[in-house]
Amino acid sequence: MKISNARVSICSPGRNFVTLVVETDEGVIGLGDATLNGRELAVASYLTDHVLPCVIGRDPFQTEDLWQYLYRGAYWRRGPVTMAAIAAVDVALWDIKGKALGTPVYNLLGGKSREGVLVYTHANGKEVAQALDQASCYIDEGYLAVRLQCGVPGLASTYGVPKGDQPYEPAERGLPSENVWSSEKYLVHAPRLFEGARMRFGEDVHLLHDVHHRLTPIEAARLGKSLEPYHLFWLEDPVPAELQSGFKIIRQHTTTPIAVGEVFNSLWDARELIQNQWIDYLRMSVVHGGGLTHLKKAADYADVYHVRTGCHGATDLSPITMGAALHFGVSVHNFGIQEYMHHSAETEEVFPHGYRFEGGYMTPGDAPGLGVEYNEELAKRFPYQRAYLPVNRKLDGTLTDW
Ligand code: EZ4
Ligand code: CO
Repeated sequence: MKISNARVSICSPGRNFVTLVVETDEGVIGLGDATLNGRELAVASYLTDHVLPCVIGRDPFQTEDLWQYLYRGAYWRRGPVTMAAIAAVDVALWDIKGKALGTPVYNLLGGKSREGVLVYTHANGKEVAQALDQASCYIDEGYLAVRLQCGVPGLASTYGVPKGDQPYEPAERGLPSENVWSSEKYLVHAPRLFEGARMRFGEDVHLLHDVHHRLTPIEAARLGKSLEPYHLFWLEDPVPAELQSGFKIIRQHTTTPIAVGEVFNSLWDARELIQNQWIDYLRMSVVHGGGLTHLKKAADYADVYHVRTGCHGATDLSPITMGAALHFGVSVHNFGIQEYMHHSAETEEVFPHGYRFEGGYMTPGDAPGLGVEYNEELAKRFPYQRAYLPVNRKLDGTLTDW
């Protein structure tokens, strides 16, 4: 079997997605996701102009060799654009291999280690009560784990909390909007959200929280300590992670479990964090983490140090990545949890899929390959629209670390 053709298709059914379609001479077609929120066209060009001409004519079964060829062969290694492009090719090839062999991708990754993948979803609100009301609805739907975020009194808008009644969507069309931030106000308020949650929901439901890299290590240590009575499943992205040893300070002070890695694109971004046991969950995603080939290696490395997986799963990952993450999640031994934000109805229509949610868990389905399809004709009705993640400033105007 040979790769006979490959093309990039960009659409915006509610938000932007970059999709790679790989065709073979035997008629088997594979899909990959190359979406990089706010920088979509850079990955599209990287694929179309530089990668795809090199993959035509190759054997799609050689996932390892082709990964190394695109990683080592480029000379310029790593980075979100490069690694999202490599991931798109890699995932499309796993999809092709599964379809060609007539088996779901999880069987190519070691087979099922579990029946379903524990997922958490997002509950947000301007006020504590609103966030808890939303969480209550999700718990009624069967969710066993919920991420809670709420507005901070005294701050006009907060990242992660929707402005209107629309569901929360990280990217906004047009130019980047700006949010304000105060670590002082946030540190006082955040524990109240979780105190309220434990009073209302009891001790069993898993609660998670995302700091979006806004704190310094010692501030994050204080937050972790103040949240200990509410025993979070994890505290995510407490500090920016370029300086990996920052996490050592957090670790010295608190038993709140720590998750990080949604912006990582290589195991090298997490090596010290894992090796020193400064984190509990690695949040690298299939699409931004170099595909299934690289993420499997990162997970296996993490397993040695008692670190479990907790893949990023916001709406900026297309259903193709969601499907890939579920095959990965049911198979990898040290799976922890998977993030699951609901896609819009338009997105679900453009990407029909066999994965589903039931009783707190998700399953990838048993279709050969990934079990996700792409309706390219329908996608054409939703052309790309420029969109960005918001920018955040402190009260005096200084840009935050993130
Ligand atoms: O900022 O998906 O855990 N989820 C998050 C998201 C991310 C966006 C980035 O594209 O932090 O809101
Ligand atoms: Co996050």
